[in-house]
Amino acid sequence: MAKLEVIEGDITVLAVDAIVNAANSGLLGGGGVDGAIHRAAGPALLEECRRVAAARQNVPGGPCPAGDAVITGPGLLPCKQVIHTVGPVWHGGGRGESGLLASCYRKSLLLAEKAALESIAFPNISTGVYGYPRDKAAGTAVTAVRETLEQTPGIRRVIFVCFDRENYELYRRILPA
Ligand code: AR6
Repeated sequence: MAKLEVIEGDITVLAVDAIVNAANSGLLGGGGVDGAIHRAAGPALLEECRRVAAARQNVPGGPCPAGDAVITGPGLLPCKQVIHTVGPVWHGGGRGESGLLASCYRKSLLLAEKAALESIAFPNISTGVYGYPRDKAAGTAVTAVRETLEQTPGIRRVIFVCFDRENYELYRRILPA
């Protein structure tokens, strides 16, 4: 079984096999962690995202609908690949948000497994601009990861990267050191 870790910090500096981006369905960058990843990765990442988005123009709700994920190279980042997933916008919880958020974590891990990646770092998807309550998101994220790891034997290390103290403390409560 893979090791689940929690750290507080900036996901862009991690030299893991994959970092996950909390993108939007257009896949062409934005604010928050998406902006930080594109700034650090440089134009090669945006160029690749453009190609991926163009190839997915016909995907309903796309290029990458909420709950889905795609994989690219890292540009100038120290990781080996970037997995871009799109979290749900929080509308109060009655619009399938938890299933979509769980799907982000599940599909990201499945993509990593398929690409033979062993370590993967996640930001706290949807808990910024998209307004998902942090405590609910943390519980859904950890449950979805634990469930999916049963189908991804190649993944040895999952890191939850918390950018703010509140998320860090929430994850620490769920996953004590
Ligand atoms: N490293 C790790 N986590 C970070 C970093 C960083 N460098 N910067 C921010 N976070 P958000 P969302 C945390 O808003 O809610 C974008 O514009 C942040 O503290 O980045 O899924 C996209 O293009 C928060 O806990 O993503 C979409 O349009 C978490 O990352 C939209 O925002 C997610 O916050 C997606 O919204």
